[in-house]
Order: sequence, then C-alpha cells, then structure tokens
Amino acid sequence: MVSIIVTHKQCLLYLKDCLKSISEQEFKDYETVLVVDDLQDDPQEFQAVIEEYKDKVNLKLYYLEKKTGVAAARNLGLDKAQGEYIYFLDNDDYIYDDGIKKLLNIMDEDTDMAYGRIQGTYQGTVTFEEKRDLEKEEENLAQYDFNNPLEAKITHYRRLERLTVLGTLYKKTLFTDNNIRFNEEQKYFVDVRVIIQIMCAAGKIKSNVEAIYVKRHHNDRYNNPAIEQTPKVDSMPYYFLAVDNAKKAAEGHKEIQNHLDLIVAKFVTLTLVQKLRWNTEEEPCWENEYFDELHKRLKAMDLKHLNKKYIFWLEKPVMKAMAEGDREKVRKTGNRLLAKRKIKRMFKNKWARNKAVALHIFNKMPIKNNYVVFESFMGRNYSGQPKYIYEYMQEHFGNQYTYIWSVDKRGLKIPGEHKKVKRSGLRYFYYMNRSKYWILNMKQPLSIPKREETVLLETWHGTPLKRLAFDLNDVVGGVSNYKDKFYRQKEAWDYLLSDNPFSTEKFQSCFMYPKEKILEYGYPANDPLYAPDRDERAKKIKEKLGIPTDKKVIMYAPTWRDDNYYEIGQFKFDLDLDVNRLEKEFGDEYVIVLRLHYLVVEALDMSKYSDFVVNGSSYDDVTDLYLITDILITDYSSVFFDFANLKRPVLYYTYDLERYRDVLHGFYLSMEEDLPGPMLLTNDEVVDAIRNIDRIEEQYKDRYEQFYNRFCCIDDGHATERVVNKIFQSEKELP
Ligand code: C2G
Repeated sequence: MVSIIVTHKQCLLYLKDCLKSISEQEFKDYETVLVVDDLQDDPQEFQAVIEEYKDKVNLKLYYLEKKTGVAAARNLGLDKAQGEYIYFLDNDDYIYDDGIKKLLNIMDEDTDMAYGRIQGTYQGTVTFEEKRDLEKEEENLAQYDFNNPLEAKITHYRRLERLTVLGTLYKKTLFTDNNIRFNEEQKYFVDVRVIIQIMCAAGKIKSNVEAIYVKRHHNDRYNNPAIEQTPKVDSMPYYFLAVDNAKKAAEGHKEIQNHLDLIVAKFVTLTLVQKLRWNTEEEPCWENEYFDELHKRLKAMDLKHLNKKYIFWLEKPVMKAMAEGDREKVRKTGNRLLAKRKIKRMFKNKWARNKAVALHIFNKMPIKNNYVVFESFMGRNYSGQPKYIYEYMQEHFGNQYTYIWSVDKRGLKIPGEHKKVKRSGLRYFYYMNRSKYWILNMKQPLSIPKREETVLLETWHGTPLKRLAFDLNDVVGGVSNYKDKFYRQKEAWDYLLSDNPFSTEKFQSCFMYPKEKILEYGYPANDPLYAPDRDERAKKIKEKLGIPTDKKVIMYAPTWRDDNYYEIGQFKFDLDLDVNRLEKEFGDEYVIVLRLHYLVVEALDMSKYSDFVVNGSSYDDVTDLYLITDILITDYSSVFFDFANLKRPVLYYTYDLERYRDVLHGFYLSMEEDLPGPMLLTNDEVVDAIRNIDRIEEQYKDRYEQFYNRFCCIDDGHATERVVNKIFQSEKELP
C-alpha cells in the first residue's frame, strides 16, 4: 500500500483539486493521510470537503494539536502511515492519474525511491490538464539529466527552496531504518535536510519522466501565499539553519556540500546585490542584517570548488568581494553585474531600452502640469471614457492643455489638436514621464513608475459581470504573476471611475481598492446615449457603415474566452452563431453588426454575407455601435450594462455558460435572475427570440426596469463633466 501524506492549513479550493487527483489515481491500493495543521478555512466547509472525499480517497484524518507547522505535520503523517510506500503531496498541488502507478511500476526489491517530474502551474486541474503543452514539457525535460538522480534532485537547482521531497515515491523503510524525520525547528525550507539525507542514504534510485507531480504557484501572494512566497525577511533565519543542517547531513558527500555552498554564494549574486542597490542610510534594507553572516560563510568557502557551470564570469568578483567583507566592493561589482544583465536585456528588447532611457533621463525632468496622456484599450482604439474626456476638454479648455494620445497603430484617426505617440516608443516613455495626468481605461505598464506628482485616473471599461482580479481563484490564460502585477498597478491609481453602486462595491473587493478613491460618477462613454441628437448621430453612423436606413441592426458583441488563444493577449474566437441561418430568416429586415472583443485577433471571413454582416470589429468606438443597434446579442461581456441605458432589447447567447461560469470566471450576478433578457443556448432559440422580440420585451419589462434602476442609475449624459470637474478643476490650477 502507498501512504499519500497530505498536509493542509488553508485553501479548500486547492485541497479539492488535490483530493480529486488522488481519487482519480489508476493505482488504487493507497491511503490518504491528511494532517491538518492550524486550520484557517471555515470548519464547516472543510468538513464538507472531507465528507465528499473520505471514501473516494481512503482518507485518514489527523489534526496536529500543537499547530507547529509543516515539518511536524509531515512527521505525524509518517508516524501514522501504514503503507509500505510513502508519497508526499502538498494540499495545493496535484498529480496526474497515472502518477503513482508509473512510479510503483519501476520499484523493485533494492530500489528505495523512484522520482518523477515536477511541473509548475498556477492553474486548477481542469484547465491545466486540457492545456498540457507537450512541446513545453519536452523543453523542460531537456534541462536536466533525468538519469542522474543527484543532478535531477539537487545539483541542478540554484535556490534552496527548490530542493524538495515532493514528486517521489519512497520505501517507508528509507525513513524508519535511517531515522529520517523533518526538523520541527525549521519553519521554512523543511525539505532541504531531508532530501539530502534521503539522497545519501538511498540504495538504488530510479526515475520515470512520465510520472508528473504538478506544483502550483500561488497567484495571489496577498490573500493566499504559498510558503515559499513568505517574505524573505521572515524566512531568512531558517535559511542558514537549513543550509547548516543539510551540510551536516551531507557529511562525506563533497559534491552535495559544494553545491550547498554554491546556493549560498548565488544568494549573494541573485538576490542580495539587487536589494543593496536600493539600500540607503535612511532606509536600510533588511539584507544588510545578513551581510556579516554571508561574508562569514563566503570567507569560509572554497570558492574555486564551486561548480563553474553555474557561475557567470561577472558573479565571481561579487562573490570574492563578499568573502573579503568589503561592502563597497560588493555594491560596485554587484552593480556591474546588474548593469550587464540590464544591457543584455536592452539589446534584446526595445521596451527595456526605452525604459532605461526614461528612468535615467525623462524621469528626472520636471513634470509638465498641462500635459495629459490618454489611452484607450492599450492604444488599440480611440474610444471609451478617455475619448469622451478628451473631447470635452478640447471643447472647454482648448489649447490650455497639451493632449497626448498613446496608440498602438499609427493609423488611428483622432480629431482635434493633439500629439500621437506610439505605445512602447521612446516618445511614449517621454510623455508618460513628463505628463501630469494619465487618463487610461486599462492597467498601466509597470515599467513606467508613476511619478508622485502624476494624477492617474483609471476609468476602467465596464461594469463587472465576470469576476475580476483578486476575486478570481485562477487566472486562466493570463500570466502567473498577474495578481502580483495587478496589485502594484492598482496601488498607483489615484482615482477609479465607477458607473454604479454595484461596481463601486465589487471594485473594492476585486481590485482591493479603497472606496474613498472611487468616483461613482457614471461613464463618460455613455453620455452620447443620452444626447438629444442621438438619432441624427445614429443615422450618420449607419451611413458611414453602409447600412441601408430601412434595415434594423442586430449587434452580436460577445466577449473573449480566456482559454482560447494563440498566445497571451492574442485570442481566438470560434463563431457559434449560425449567420447563414440568420440571413435566411431575417436578411430582409435586419443586418448583423459583428463586433468581436478587442483582445480577439481572429479575422472571420464574412465575405459570403457581405449584404448581411457588417464588420463592427474594426470600428473604433462601440458607443457609436450601441446607438445604431436595435437588438443586442451578447454573452458575458459588460457591453449590456452600457447598452441598457438605451432600454433596447438584449439577448444572451450563452452556449458555453457552464464552462465559462465554473471554470473560466464565475459571475457577480445571477445570470438566471438578474439579466434583462433571456439566455439562449442554441441557434434555434436565438432565431425564435429574434422572431418574437416584442413578446420578449414584454416578458422582460419589469426585470429590465429593475436592471436599469440598478445599473444605469447614474448615467445621465453628464458623466464627463463630473469627471473633468473633479480631476482638472478640483486642483484649481489650470496651467
Ligand atoms: N467591448 C467591445 N466589443 C465587444 C466586447 C467588449 O467593444 N465585443 C468593449 C466594451 O467597451 C466593453 C469592454 O470592451 O465595455 C469590456 O468588455 P468585456 O467583454 O466585458 O471584457 P473585459 O475586457 O474582460 O472587461 O469590468 C469589466 C471587465 O473588466 C470586463
């Protein structure tokens, strides 16, 4: 029998994935020894998970009474384990269904341990399994020699926290015969000594690259940090303890001891030098405290014996200076090393080059109080709140301000006197650094730190239906440090615009943003929906798009799918709507404006339907399209919150509702109860709804009214004025 030892403290969502993966093991003769240490979850919810899985995973549940941490929890697990084999699985990780079987298959009488591969992710099981990237797996694999246990488990790694007991099947006797236990004094880095003891004590060791353990990187270090995301200032004391104990355990194994030295020396060049750069007398960095300790250790080391394969030539002088204990020299040689890394990046990457110039030159020039940078959807459009704020300012302030538009394609047509800068170009960095105001509707790049004097108005771009940012568990299709970055980005916002009380409430949680800085003024981009001349405007827009005046307009404006992409930020879209059928049914009365989300790069070929389908995707401003739309079909896009200001019918084509709700996002509203229109799951239902649109309007009349009162209660055609008055007048300093 295999005893799978799981330790748990918090995060039921991850624990569920973990237990599910155990329940799906092809090899069935196992017990799950779950040791709970200092439970942080709701006890009832925890109990419900236990009830769900207790039979499915042959669960033995233990509580660590003294709540003394993961080392003690694992030891208790070892004490209670009844199996002949041991497998450690952390509560936030999971294994593939053949993981245990593949390791067990290679175990024989003289083999003490069999290790598989550890693969990193920051996503849940369902999404991850579907997205297994085989090419990437091969690439990762090529990094180290899988037949060399010492290399695969120890000497390949340059950071202490990478030395781990996970992903490996052990004979229990390896622990009991050699009296190997986790050191309970050790709060962090608990694996280090144990894995080294194991490597030294084990007889035959085997491996199977196909046995995969998935280690989850926590994407929210603020609300649910992984142990290894503990701030170094807290974990550092345990760092040296772990190294010392591990070195002792490696007595007689020179290669391992040297590697532990290398890890400490690398700590100086990878981590310490970066921090020392910002070290000042007023604000000394915590790493200073460890300077003497690191000096002592490097002095005692035989630097010549460190594995040269892992040392870059510019690291050597830093290590040497550290051994001499010369602070100034460490700083200087360290800066040289950092500069070299930076220059390398600058050569490879234009953005890095511009960033460096900006930091050293533009950032030091005085702020221009009359410069305002505008950007909509990362420079892709001339639209959204920034457009309407800009136009209002043009009209009311004229050339009192200098208006700068950041665009990602030079072709964008923008009226009025302004400067256009290409996002990421040197001029973009220049103006971003010198402008007093940034008016943006998406997140700003972190590589341009906002200066203290700069006022950043984050207008955002919609009332949230889909859960966002810190309210999301996993960020499918995003990048693993999405939340880390988001945290820093939102910290720089001076104001955040909100369209209604609902958004104000949700923004506080999803962006971890304080209510005092939220301006609940309505959306400038919705002002035209209340303009007295909106019908005339609509006529002109129809003309511009070549839509005959006698035709009514159905706009199909779906959102993007996080898991359907070519690469990050470049999303695909599969058109599920049966355009052919719609043309046959409604071609005489309607045209369809097909409006894909700005993140979707798919260019759907609609040339067959040139009389019926109008390309709305390349049209800049969706507000214009609302004005000409008689029926909106959308799905989970926030477009309907804005469109509802017009009180015209909305249909929801939600053919993939379950997946979208349960795997990709989750919603803040009940799709069944709160929406002002019906959810349609098939093309038949869509056709039927369009045919009977009057009946649907009647049916949803009350709900629409409630919806309007809840979400469109602030927009009144004067949002722009309110915003501009607040941002530009309140400071009472027209330039
Ligand atoms: N949009 C558009 N055309 C679409 C979809 C969206 O022009 N087919 C624009 C609209 O201005 C909409 C905004 O993009 O208000 C946001 O679109 P969503 O589909 O809701 O998607 P997302 O960008 O994920 O934003 O709080 C809102 C959320 O951030 C959602």
